[in-house]
Amino acid sequence: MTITITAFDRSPDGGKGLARDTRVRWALEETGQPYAVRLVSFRALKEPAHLALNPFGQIPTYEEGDIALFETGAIVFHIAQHHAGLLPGDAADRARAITWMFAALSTIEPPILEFANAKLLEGDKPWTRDRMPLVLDRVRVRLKQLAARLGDAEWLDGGFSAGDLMMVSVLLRLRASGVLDEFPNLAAYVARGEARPAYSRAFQAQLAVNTRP
Ligand code: GTB
Repeated sequence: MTITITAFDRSPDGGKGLARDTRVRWALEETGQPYAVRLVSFRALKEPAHLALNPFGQIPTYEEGDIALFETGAIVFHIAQHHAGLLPGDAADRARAITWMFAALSTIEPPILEFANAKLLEGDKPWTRDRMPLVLDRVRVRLKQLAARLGDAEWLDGGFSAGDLMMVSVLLRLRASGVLDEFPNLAAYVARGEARPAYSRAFQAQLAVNTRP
């Protein structure tokens, strides 16, 4: 059955891979699943056809036969459950890998998004100068804890898993800020994720879309 995902017709990041279709593409590449992409304009995101797929009018979505999903956590989890390569076979190992997926989305991503939104949406507001250091410190608190857990390990819990895919995807949003470099083991961890051939294929695919004439 053909898998079809949606992505921005033109991502505001111009192809830096920060829009969330990249993490879904990456999961599909890691598991060797071919997929098609339907590109959606910002206007079309809020029209009934897309809202039927995602009530929040966002990308990415995932369609496969009679399944239609939204939310990257649910999509990556679905891919990982149905195809080998992203979750260990042992039940306890698998549960811990899934825990890291949730940790990435529920504990690490929120302060990073708060930081990104403070810059992007409120950067010109008078309160931003005072607020930004506080927002950034909340990011640092989580990065420090994550860095302590990762230590010298290659991945968060044994072999590379959907938990790492999600964590690296979430951390990548910090790259431009430089804050990741305050935690060398996390910067190296993200670099290891980016060095995976499957990530590279996913990145190149979104880049081709966002740099086409
Ligand atoms: N929780 C949802 C999920 O994980 O699937 C969040 C989905 C989401 O935020 N989608 C964004 C979207 O469709 C695109 S990825 N936004 C349009 C809208 O809400 O109207 C977020 C994103 C967008 C742009 C950049 N960038 O340019 O750097 C980075 C990340």
